[in-house]
Amino acid sequence: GLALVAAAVNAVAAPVPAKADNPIVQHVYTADPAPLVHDGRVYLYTGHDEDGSTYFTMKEWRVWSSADMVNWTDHGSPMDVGTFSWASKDAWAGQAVERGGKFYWYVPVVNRATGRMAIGVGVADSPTGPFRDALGHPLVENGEIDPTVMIDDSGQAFLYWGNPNLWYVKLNNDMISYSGSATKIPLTTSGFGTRTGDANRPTLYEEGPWVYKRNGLYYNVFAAKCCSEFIAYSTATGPTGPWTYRGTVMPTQGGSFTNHAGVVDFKGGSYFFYHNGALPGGGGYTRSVAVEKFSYNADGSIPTLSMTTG
Ligand code: FUB
Repeated sequence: GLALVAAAVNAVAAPVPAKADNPIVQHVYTADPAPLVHDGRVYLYTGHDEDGSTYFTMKEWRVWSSADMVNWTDHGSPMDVGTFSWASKDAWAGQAVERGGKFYWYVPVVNRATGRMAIGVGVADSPTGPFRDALGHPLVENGEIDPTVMIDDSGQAFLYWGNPNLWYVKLNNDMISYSGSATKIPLTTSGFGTRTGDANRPTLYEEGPWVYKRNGLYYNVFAAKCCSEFIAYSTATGPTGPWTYRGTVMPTQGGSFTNHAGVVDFKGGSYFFYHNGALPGGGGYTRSVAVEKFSYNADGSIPTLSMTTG
């Protein structure tokens, strides 16, 4: 198992054992990659599947960074469930963004008082933390998970999240409050593809949205059709739609029944982050994050990608 590389597990700013290949992190199990490009580096925010996890046992988040997508630095765990005094468990899939020199990390955790999933927000002065609870209470709570954040060219920031629905709110400039109320994005089959066999879920959308804007087009790359998830995507001409389903990015493969996408451009390349069960002892609750370099097609569509190892 993972005892084979014991070094650097909790170290801060330590090199990850040199590895140019996938999985990116090979000494602990990681999941739900969320990359952030800042100041010439890519910071990778992940969850941490505990050894022996049998159901998403996740107590903390982790940060890694790289200047070249080959050599990765371990920044330890600058945020965990305990950062949020109101949270009880489940450090699940989040995303961090920079605004005004501060770093905001949106994450789902269980609210101890309600027993439901809520979205908390950590804030830090550096991409590697330490992060503190920005609010002392959830930013928003409706029992749903997997926040993704996007700051539009206009400066308006949007937070999207949800399983089984897809929600958004308009964040205020402070990034820790919002205007209006949480709004559902209509899950239409034209927008999110057609799922058969589940009357409650007519579209492929499952969870894990990753929303960004590139060359004037808005993308939502998401986990499709539990429970052998694949990654699919939709595009729109505006930040709240209407969305058009564009097909598969990464087919089901890799030994984890979930997958979770994060997409960035970095130093002239485009990179697709995901997770699988490729490490020794790996599986649906002992996952590992990985990355594929790719090129958008001329029309802005994303090619179909395969997982690589080794
Ligand atoms: O890692 C826990 C959950 O599994 C995430 O929130 C989902 O996106 C799925 O990856």
